[in-house]
Amino acid sequence: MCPGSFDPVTNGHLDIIGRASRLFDEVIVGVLINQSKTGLFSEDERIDMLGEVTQGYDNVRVLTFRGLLVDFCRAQEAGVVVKGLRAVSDFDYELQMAQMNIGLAGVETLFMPTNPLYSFLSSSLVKEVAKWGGDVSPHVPDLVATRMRERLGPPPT
Ligand code: COD
Repeated sequence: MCPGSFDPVTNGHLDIIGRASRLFDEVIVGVLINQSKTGLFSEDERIDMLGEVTQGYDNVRVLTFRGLLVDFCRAQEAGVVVKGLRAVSDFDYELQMAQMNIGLAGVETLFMPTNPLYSFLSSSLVKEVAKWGGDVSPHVPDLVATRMRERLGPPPT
């Protein structure tokens, strides 16, 4: 299980998904639907982009979930959550979640060190840069860069 918000998917996410697809027979990309948080892209748009950019992986499926990740893992019979670790700052919270998830349902978490090319990348940073007209094309798949330009329009003056 590779869970996240994916608003939008970045090259950092894709790197983790691709590496997980080489380690496991089947990979589910779980898109959290958070009704109290409006994203830049709707759930359908995020799923559509993730579907397109993971097309090359035969063993990857994209699904949405609400509520607890462990309940979704149980429903999908997924025993391992795969998370990318970018920096020490990710570690504290990820460790808490991993320990909570194993306690709640015996779901293991596997941490993968980020590819150094993407260690500074996050969806929020990419959105911030794109909002002010910066070039995000090295950091997201081409399709995502195009959809972000369409969605955000010209930078505010
Ligand atoms: N390099 C490597 N990995 C990366 C990078 C990068 N540049 N960017 C992101 N990642 C990986 C990380 O593993 C990250 O966790 C994951 O991709 C998803 O990133 P985001 O930003 O799209 O998603 P988040 O951080 O908003 O997602 C958090 C979850 C949805 C996984 C989490 O909140 C959750 O499990 N929620 C469900 C509710 C729940 O069960 N809560 C209790 C937890 S104990």
